[in-house]
Amino acid sequence: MQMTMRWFGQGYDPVRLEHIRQVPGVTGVITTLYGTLPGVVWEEGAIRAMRETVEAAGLQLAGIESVNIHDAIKVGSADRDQYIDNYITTLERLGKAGITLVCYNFMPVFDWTRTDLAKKRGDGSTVLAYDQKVIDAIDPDAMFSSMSAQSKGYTLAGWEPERLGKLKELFALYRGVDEDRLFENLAYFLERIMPVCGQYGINMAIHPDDPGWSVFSLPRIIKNQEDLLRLMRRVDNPRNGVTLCTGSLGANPANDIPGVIRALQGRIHFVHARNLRHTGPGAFEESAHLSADGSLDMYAVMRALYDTGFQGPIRPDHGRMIWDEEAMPGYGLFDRALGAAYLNGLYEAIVKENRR
Ligand code: DNO
Repeated sequence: MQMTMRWFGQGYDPVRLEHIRQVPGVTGVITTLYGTLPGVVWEEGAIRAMRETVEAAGLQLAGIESVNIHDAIKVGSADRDQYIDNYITTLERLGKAGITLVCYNFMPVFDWTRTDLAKKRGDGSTVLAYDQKVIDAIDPDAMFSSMSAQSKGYTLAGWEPERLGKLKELFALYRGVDEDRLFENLAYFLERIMPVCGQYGINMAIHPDDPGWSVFSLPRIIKNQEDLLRLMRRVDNPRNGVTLCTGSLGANPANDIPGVIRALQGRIHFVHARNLRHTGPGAFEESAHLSADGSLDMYAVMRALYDTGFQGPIRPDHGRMIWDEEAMPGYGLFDRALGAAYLNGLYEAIVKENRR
């Protein structure tokens, strides 16, 4: 597997590529054209420049997170084919630039959701946290404003301010879109893009819903092993794969992550590795990557990846904010670097034990 880190791009991410390069074992970054809105075709020049910037720092561009999906595709409106054509053109251009991994999600209206972006822990670090009770007590506008207010001036992935003004419109768009409809729209999209993925060897890696249950009564279709396998079977092409996100799936204690990894053998194209601590029903706070600091067994996760022959990019996901770092919530360099070192250590031990 290849250890990577997420980087949001020049002008967006206060973390520098030169510093990412100094994290032992990290050879690539996962990035995106951060300012691009869903539905827009990516410019060839911008793709080239993004790649050159990463390579000039001595790193490989290991994949894109995300090429976001326009709501017309998710709700299946009359103009969806035009947006799918745009997506295909973007994929073609990425393929021509030698980029073969694309992470995306199919969550309606909201991408990942948290109720606290800087919850203080006993050791003085801060973490992202979620409590369903808080969500149940507010409306979506308040949720959006609260995320923006806590973002320290950064634009959070999936929470572009352009969307705030359109929330009511967006909710109206999804009226009548139930889980089956959403699933069929996802399958339709994937079937249309599979030929271009085949042509350029692009692996599509769907990110699970985060958290993996319905938020504001919106449909959610990628919550657990059953959902993931249903999608793999429905569009049974090896290019149709998964971003195994331990934290998103792990928010629900019923999800057995090593079991999910084994069930999805061969279809996991990308891994987000992080830990979290369950703090009550529908509530969790993120933690350090160390197994003992959270509720997930990160050794068992790495072991399942090893056993199933996972070869793709993995990245330490959200870290705590530590050592007075100022960075995008969840994406400071320091704790993610500790996470990468820890995951690399677990992996080295597993590889060597198994060579004996
Ligand atoms: C948040 C991320 C998500 C993820 C997208 C993938 O930190 O995990 O924004 O990148 O859902 O499309």
